Amino acid sequence: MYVGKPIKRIEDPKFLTGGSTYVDDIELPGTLFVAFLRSVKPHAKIKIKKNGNNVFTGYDINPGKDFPIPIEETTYVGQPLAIVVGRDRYEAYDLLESIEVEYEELPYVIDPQDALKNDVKVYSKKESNIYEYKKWEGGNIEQSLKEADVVINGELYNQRVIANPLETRGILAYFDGNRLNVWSSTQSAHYLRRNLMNFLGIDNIRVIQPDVGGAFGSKIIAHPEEYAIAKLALKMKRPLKWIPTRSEEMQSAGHGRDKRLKFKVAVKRDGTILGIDGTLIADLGAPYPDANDDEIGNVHSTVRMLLGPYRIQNVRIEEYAVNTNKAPTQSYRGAGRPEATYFIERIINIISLELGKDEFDIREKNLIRELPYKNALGITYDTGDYIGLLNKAREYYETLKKEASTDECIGSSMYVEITAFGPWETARVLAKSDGKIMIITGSGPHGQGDGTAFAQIVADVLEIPIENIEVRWGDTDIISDGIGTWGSRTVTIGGSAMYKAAEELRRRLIEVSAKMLNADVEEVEYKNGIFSHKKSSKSFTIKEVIQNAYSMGYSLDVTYVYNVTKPGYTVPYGVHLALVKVDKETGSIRVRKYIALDDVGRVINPLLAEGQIIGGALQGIGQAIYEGTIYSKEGYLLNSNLTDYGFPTAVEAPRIEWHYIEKGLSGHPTNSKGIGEAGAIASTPAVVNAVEKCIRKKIVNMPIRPEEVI
Ligand code: MCN
Ligand code: MO
Repeated sequence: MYVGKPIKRIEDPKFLTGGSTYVDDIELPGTLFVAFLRSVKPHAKIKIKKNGNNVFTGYDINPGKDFPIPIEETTYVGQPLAIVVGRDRYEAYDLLESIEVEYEELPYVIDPQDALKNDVKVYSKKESNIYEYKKWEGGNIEQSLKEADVVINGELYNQRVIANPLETRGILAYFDGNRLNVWSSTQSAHYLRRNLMNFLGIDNIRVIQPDVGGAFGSKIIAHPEEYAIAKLALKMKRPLKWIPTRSEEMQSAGHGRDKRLKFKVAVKRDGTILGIDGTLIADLGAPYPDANDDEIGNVHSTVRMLLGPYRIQNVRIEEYAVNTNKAPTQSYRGAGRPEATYFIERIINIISLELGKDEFDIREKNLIRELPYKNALGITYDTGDYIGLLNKAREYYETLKKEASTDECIGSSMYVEITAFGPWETARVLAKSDGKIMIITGSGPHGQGDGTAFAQIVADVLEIPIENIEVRWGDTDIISDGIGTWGSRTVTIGGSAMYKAAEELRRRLIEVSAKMLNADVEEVEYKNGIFSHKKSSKSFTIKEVIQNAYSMGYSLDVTYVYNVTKPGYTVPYGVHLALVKVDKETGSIRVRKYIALDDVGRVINPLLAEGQIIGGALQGIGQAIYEGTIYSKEGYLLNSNLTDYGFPTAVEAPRIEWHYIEKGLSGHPTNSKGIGEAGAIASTPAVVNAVEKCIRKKIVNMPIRPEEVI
């Protein structure tokens, strides 16, 4: 059995030996390089003068519309306005200087709280800056506020951060006279293909996702540059390549979070939470349909998961999702759930400090005891042992306490989240004539190691050595359709598709072997790659069966669509602990040790899952004490490079310890739930809670700055 074992990633040898291929490594003869002229004004009417025929604008890409490339009005600094094509990247960037843009400046609004007033319009063609207003209610909030012994008011800001994968976005597009071929650093080849088909109005498109150097949610949507280049490639019939600089990337892509909660929480003296009343303001940034649609889903996740793992019956959240003249926000690791967990777990800490009670006692008092449980905003929590996990975490907490010196505090957080979204995913499992099995997923892993997990799953079903499995993905030509890799869905939904496809292949192999053995199917015994007749001593190897199948009229090429019926998600949970050292003289904050305890159902590969927790926790630690965009009043992003944008490196990384239990199995064939985002969800509040305990002062903003600590 491979499932459950810490198998090393089969993806890695090529990465470790320089054998990987990213978009920028792909060279097609005659390739031209594309660069984008970007807006330097947060809001203005624009007129672009083109000198030369290598310059293109929104009029060439989307005549009559402002999306994806604006024709008349720019709405954020960094927005792509014009496109130049050069023989190489140097010429392309030089050519940018030949373009003249006339800006007629318009009033702009940077703070979403100002944008709500609608005094200044973010985009003149939109009636209101408010993209969505929604009132979410459950139970009776007024009653709970009346019954409370204490009502605590507060404000929490989950700031805007940037996903910043090591590899920026990038695209190479070539129309060969018949078909548009696109190589993109994307999270899903099929999803990008669908978007390009809609935009261009043509069907003959192949999208290839080569190796991708991380994405963290920022490469789900199709970005304006991708639409523009695809369109130009059709026109120019030459291969076009675009790779942004780090600063361009940071100005225009991968912004996430940016949500503020103003709350009132009704509590009893004993720590029982009666209700939460709040206003949520989410900054969507500038209007861009792909990003805004993506982010509004995340806003809903924030609201619906805001009650955490607690039996809070009464809730009212007024949600304002509002446009501003900043870069659009979009999914970033956790996508709405980090904000939810941040808000509720910060509230738990605030209650515990206010009432002088241990936060574990507050949690225990309010914890959901019976599963399944439907929360007051309609999310069903499926399986697990919340109290068992909480008690186990308490033991780690007590041990950490003994380890902590006087300038150190321990913060904790408990999360529930939603993962493994449907509605479906594909898998193709096929036997090749050399006896090996090729498996293809319709999703698009880009660093997680799902390929290894898929191979483990299929190797177990087919009872063959993992070495005999080849894993492929990321090409719309090799599997008919697919969804993609996000929402911590891949190993569970994609893996269940693999499981089912492999089962079907196994069934077919038995059928073929039965014919070869002159036996009924029931008379065949299959074990570890050998098909034998139960009654005679005759047997065949899997390779022999594969090599005979086609001539016998059998296809050993199975595509399976795994459809997820209600509710279409799974609910993992856990408790994370951060031991944080706070120096009140210098203001420095340092996470010294971090312990995570999770239940994500069956763990397919503990090494991969642990890697996800480590990476995610480090990103969440980054949000707590290092990261955050800084916009000037004039709408410029002041820290759009890795020197000025605080970023945890290996130096800042604490020791991260991971533990897991497997009580909350999902109903999927893999029995798993997702873990790809849990670290980023749980870590931020754990760290901030620790600092808050140390400095005994309510923290509203992140990253926590030294001046706050001194
Ligand atoms: N895993 C496991 N057992 C489980 C759950 C997961 O062994 N019960 C393993 C899987 O085999 C896989 C990894 O953990 O190797 C993550 O699986 P899963 O939870 O299904 O999440 P996805 O593969 O769908 O990954 C998406 C998730 C998201 S949404 C973001 S954002 C993110 C993340 O993964 N972006 C990443 N992790 C990332 N890691 C890297 N290196 N790069 C990114 O861009
Ligand atoms: Mo994601």
